[in-house]
Amino acid sequence: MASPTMGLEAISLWIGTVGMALGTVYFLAKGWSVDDPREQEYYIVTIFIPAIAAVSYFAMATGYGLIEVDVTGLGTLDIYWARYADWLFTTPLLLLDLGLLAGADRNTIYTLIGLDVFMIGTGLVGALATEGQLFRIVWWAISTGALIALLYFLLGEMTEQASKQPGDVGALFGRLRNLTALLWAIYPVVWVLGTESGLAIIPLGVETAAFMVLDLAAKVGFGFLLLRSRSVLSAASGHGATAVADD
Ligand SMILES: *C/C=C(C)/C=C/C=C(C)/C=C/C1=C(C)CCCC1(C)C
Repeated sequence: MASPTMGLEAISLWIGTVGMALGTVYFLAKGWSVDDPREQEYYIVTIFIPAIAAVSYFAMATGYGLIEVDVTGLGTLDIYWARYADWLFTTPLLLLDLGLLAGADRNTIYTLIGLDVFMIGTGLVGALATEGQLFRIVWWAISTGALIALLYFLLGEMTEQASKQPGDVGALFGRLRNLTALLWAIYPVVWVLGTESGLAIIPLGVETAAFMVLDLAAKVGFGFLLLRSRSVLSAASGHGATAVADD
């Protein structure tokens, strides 16, 4: 059975495990005394994000989350499938947080989450594809297309809906949206320059470290910025509420 190579690869996975676990405990402790139901909603969504990532990192660090894939023309690649299992659940939760903050309607939230699941799913197919490098890069391109569409709706429709929220809520949404758009755009770059595409311009150890830093910033960093703004969270009207009130 495959296991992470000692060195940067293993160290990154253990830092990821501990960092996500600490993030989970911190958000849990902070949320324990919150009794405003609106604010609780953000805690419920946000606590599961590092919690899911912590078990995924643990699975990768211990070798369970890693498989070897034989690719025509490229030989055997080490693939961390557990990343995709993590991202499949955590990225929709991150978008749900943004949607709640924006007071976005359900259709906008569903559109973004649909594109997101499509993006992670096709990324996973690309990571597991055995038919050769070209096919893997085609799946990457399909997934990246979904990311571009997602960012279009995040920066367009959802941002427009957020602009109707009270001032502080809109400002917090803007900060978290910018952080998300910036960090998420780096993932496909690391993937295509890394080992999954077969280009391996970035070796697996550096790639693992890069994903770990991105994951910690996009999950724990994101949650930290979101949850420290108590007054903002209780003022945010939540999904659909604005639309319902306007009807
Ligand atoms: C906490 C984890 C986060 C925020 C993960 C985000 C992941 C992405 C935005 C991944 C995107 C990818 C593509 C756009 C192309 C194919 C490969 C992926 C899955 C790395």
